[in-house]
Amino acid sequence: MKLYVYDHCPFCVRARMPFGLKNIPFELAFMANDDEETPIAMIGKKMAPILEDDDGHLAESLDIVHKVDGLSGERLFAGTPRKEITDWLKTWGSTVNALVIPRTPDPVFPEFRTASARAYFTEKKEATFGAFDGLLAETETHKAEILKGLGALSSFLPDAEASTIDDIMLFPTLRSLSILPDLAVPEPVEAYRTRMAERCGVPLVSELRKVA
Ligand SMILES: N[C@@H](CCC(=O)N[C@@H](CS)C(=O)NCC(=O)O)C(=O)O
Repeated sequence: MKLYVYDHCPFCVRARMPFGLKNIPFELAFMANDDEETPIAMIGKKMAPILEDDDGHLAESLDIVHKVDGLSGERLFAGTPRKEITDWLKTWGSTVNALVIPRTPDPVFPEFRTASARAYFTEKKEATFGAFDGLLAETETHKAEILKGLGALSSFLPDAEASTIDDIMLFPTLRSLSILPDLAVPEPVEAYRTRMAERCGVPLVSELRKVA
């Protein structure tokens, strides 16, 4: 089984998680962000994650989670996430994006090793989110906001030793926020994301920087 991803992509992190949490062997392939040909050849559009197996190609992160979950042991990720988790993600999503998106085209991620891949991402995302310079200039405001959100999250975090659909929904966003090296993440949230990163085999961005 081969999973095609972008390392920065939270939907791709979702799809990687069940492999790690259930100890299922797989091959991880990082596509360049400006490589349109590879995903289009597999699923007819430029989108990741993509699972390639004997059945063909499967897109959509939650469909991949569902399929991989069915491969080994009892199902862990069926059911619906807790409302506190989905509400939290809805409430804080735009603040997370304002902080994460303008920092994302970084060569620490394999998909952004070339200047053309970084330019591709920047052009596409600036059309949606606005100029990165402007977003970066607002950093302190967005940081103060997200710290309120992370403070609130501390009181209803999932158990980092369990494996549920709550983790599949929440961890990718907390991992994305690890692109900010100096965000004073509350201790319970830091402990949760550090442990979940170990258990699912998706290193935090801070860890990627140590080996880059
Ligand atoms: N609903 C899809 C969303 C996947 C998605 O939006 N992937 C983004 C990367 S984060 C993508 O491939 N966008 C096209 C691009 O990067 O050019 C899923 O859950 O898998």
